[in-house]
Amino acid sequence: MSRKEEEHSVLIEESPVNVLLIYPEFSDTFWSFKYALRFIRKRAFAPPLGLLTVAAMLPKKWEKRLVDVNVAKLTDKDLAWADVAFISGMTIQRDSAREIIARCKDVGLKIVAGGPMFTTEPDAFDEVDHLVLNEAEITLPLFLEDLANGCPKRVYTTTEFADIRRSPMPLWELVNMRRYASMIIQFSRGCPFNCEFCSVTEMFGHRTRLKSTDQIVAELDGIYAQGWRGPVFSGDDNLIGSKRYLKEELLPGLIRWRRDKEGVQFATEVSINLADDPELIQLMVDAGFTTVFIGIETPDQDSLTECGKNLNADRDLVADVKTIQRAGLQVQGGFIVGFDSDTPAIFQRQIDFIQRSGIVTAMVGLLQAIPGTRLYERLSKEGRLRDAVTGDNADGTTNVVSRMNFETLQEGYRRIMRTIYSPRIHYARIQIFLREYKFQKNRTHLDVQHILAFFRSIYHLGVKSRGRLQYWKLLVWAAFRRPKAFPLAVTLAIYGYHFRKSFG
Ligand code: B12
Ligand code: SF4
Repeated sequence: MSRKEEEHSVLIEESPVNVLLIYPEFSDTFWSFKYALRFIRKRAFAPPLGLLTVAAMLPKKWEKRLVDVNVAKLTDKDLAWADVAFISGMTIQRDSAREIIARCKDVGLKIVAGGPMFTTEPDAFDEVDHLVLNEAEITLPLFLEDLANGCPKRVYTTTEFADIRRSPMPLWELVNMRRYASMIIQFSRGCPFNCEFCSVTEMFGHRTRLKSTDQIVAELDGIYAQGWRGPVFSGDDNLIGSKRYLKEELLPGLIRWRRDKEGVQFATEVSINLADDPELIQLMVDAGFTTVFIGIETPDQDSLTECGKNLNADRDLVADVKTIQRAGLQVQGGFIVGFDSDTPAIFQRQIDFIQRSGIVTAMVGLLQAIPGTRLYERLSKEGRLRDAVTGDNADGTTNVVSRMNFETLQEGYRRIMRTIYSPRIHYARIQIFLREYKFQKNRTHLDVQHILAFFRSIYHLGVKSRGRLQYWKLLVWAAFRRPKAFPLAVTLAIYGYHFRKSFG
């Protein structure tokens, strides 16, 4: 290192650099839960874990502030305070990210960007000074080193996957927890399967990488010490990719951790083969899991084979879902229409499947080809791609030139959404689910906002909305037949309100 570089390095370590970490706004989507969150006076689902993790990797002496535009305004004062802006985001946050980048540029702020959107479309952001892509555990230290040496490059990227047992504890202290409905941590990254449309494995690999139990316990202690009581979502691609580790290490560790804690429950993403392992389900329930999101995709065997979702093929998927519900986990599901093998009969089959399975929260999307996936490669070779992906797989748009007539596909898609979230069908599905669901004691953390949410639901769903009769029928049924699950019935009714509003 030259003397000049050494001086620069000391400057980076010693001088107080003010870093503004900015998370752009989500548009109004299925997962934004915008209309549901208003009932509990929360502004967003969860804080941006990527930025909190990045913040923990920056030099200790640097001052850090987080502005999540979903819960707070980005003010001129914030921008004036900052020496540099660190921006993250998913593709769905693109418009807001562009506005933020323009504002930073207007006041002459240097911009460092990373996270899923910048990693998948790095060429779309010429104004960004430094693109620190892929997993920051690998690329950020390289950027910081070059910065300290006075020679930071524009793009940092890697094809390696990080050892997440060495990821630092996210800087929870930057977050105002009261504004969020859930906290978020991450137990693992990666998924062993190989579905053709999936971008997860492109980004995070086929090997499940898990954090150590001590590391997770320390992260949970951090959240708990800051006063959080309530749901904690774990941002896993497929938590059960390494069942042995879960059974022998992580889940027993969580069970021990929760013994003297109150009000913390977990949700995560898993694959359907969870249904094959009653011991694993029971351990998850004992460890405080209440909800699992599962990519069901389609009840059509040919479409499952076509997209390489072989683990879902040749199974009784409804029975699998019910096995998991009966053991005490709520199943949320992802569904896709628009596969080459789909015929117009698929729309009614999806509706029937979703209803019979009692999957109350069903995220249905048109097949989209995300850059980097096997599907994207195939369709590109076949000349069947158009437009860019919006980043929202449930907005009824697609960049795929479908085999089915496109108007038929779009109309069929809209029919599914209109039907499954119509008050009559949606409230009936809540009952189908609650009949199966084994309610676990001490699972719900109710605070005053939840009680107020109940009264707000009476006004919005029981007085103002169409479907009020079904709402009252559900409440009366739940009060007498499933009294312990009554708050859950109200929550699910509110979700339906959100889905109806967000799909117009
Ligand atoms: C949790 C999660 C959610 C949560 C959101 C939580 C929140 N804070 O709002 C929920 C369930 C709401 C959600 C919803 C959606 N999600 Co989501 N989600 C995830 C998941 C499983 C984990 C995200 C996470 O916290 N990871 C942990 C942190 C540590 O990782 P990270 O954010 O990637 O950050 C790392 C790097 O990217 C980098 N980094 C991140 N930011 C920055 C910034 C800088 C400056 C730098 C240098 C580095 C850097 O460093 C970090 C450490 O390595 C990921 C998959 C995954 N494994 O990451 C998908 C993922 C982010 N979601 C995705 C998508 C598409 C969606 C949805 C559109 C629909 C869907 N298919 O699920 C919706 C949209 C959201 C909305 N509100 O409408 C995609 C995004 C793809 C893309 N290119 O945008 C992902 C990658 C999954 C996938 N491949 O399909 N999601
Ligand atoms: S099981 Fe889910 S996460 Fe795994 S490859 Fe398939 S779609 Fe992706």
